[in-house]
Amino acid sequence: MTHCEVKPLKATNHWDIFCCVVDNYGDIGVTWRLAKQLTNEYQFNITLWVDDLKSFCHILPQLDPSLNSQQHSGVHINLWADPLPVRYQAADVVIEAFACDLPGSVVEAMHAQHQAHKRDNSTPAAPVWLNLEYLSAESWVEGCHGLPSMQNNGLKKHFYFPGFTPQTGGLICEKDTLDKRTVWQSNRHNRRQLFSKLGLSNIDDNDTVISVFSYETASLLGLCQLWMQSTKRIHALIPQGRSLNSLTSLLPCAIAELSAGQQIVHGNLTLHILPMTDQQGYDQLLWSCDVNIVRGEDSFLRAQWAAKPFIWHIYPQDDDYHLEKLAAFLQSYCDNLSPQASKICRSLNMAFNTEQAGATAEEWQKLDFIQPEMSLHAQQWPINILNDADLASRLVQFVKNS
Ligand code: TRH
Repeated sequence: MTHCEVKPLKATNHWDIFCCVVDNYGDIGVTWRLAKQLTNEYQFNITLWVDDLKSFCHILPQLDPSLNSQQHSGVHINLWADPLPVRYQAADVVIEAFACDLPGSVVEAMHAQHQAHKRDNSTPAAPVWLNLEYLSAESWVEGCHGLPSMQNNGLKKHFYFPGFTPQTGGLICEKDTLDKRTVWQSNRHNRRQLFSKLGLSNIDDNDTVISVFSYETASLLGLCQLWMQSTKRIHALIPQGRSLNSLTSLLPCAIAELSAGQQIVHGNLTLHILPMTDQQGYDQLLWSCDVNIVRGEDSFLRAQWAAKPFIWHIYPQDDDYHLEKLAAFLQSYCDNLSPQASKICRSLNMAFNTEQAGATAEEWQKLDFIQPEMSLHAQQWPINILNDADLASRLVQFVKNS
């Protein structure tokens, strides 16, 4: 049985973040990033509860999946198992990420605190309880962000929606991200050094370098077949994972037999197999490439902070709902572009996401015509969408107001 405690005194800024890993790395990627930021920038006492430490290891290699409790980058990381292996004490703020159901013992502890506070006003109130939702650029998000939901036990939960406009919960971006990126990109030596650290040889400064972190799609194979015939040398940097499932016809062996650092040459295209790195290493990769193919939620956002042109492979949903989300984002992203650039950018992303390999290759070839405009846009876009406040600062303000 897990012990539940009613906290006697109000501790300052003890936050719990609960993450259930559904699949892939996005759930843990987002919550881990937020936990680090709240610890580093606000000096909060953050505990991240995660139900799958093995998945977490892919983006935090130092993590020991056999431990119930450990600390990295100042964040307490606890295994979320049933029952909780670590004694639970109600925090000041409890975040359930992406509608994961909180453990019963946690809800009980929050409820006990709520009851105690009702009996005696001098005991702390129940934690602020938030459900951190998935990111979407759809317009309905503004109306739903911050809405309360009364629970049967008298507790109140708020929906916190990240988003691209001032009326939403904002976007996760550490305060120094854009400055660090600018410094990195101002010196070509950083890119060369990173490539050599990753064991990437034979990349000249004039070659085109593209990072590829996608789900399975025929569009990727279509692009590779085009890149092989390119007049310029092209390097596709592919972290080990799902993208490779679409490229088996180009591989010399089974995916399981590939090793990080391996290079596969087809015409003017070199495929480089990369190890997965931690989040900082992945940022540096995005900052160093000419174009990035990204997916899901967190890498999608990091590609925007990287200020480089990108293709977004959105997480597929039932009934093609994801295509509506993609269209909503493209509507916003392409708003200030010339009609020609807007059309190419939209068509390229739509073709990639609907597995139209031929159309994807066709639209890719048009990128040359709009390259200067897309590069300038990629620089300005992050400044526009931050709207002066990133997600963590809006979240802290939201909690204060609650
Ligand atoms: O892994 P994803 O496909 O995650 C998805 C989405 O979040 C989706 O919305 C969600 O419903 C689903 O998971 C369950 O893509 P995403 O969001 O880009 O997350 C990848 C994380 O992995 C991100 O934090 C970046 C990180 N990463 C590294 O740290 N190192 C690496 O080498 C790579 C390739 C990624």
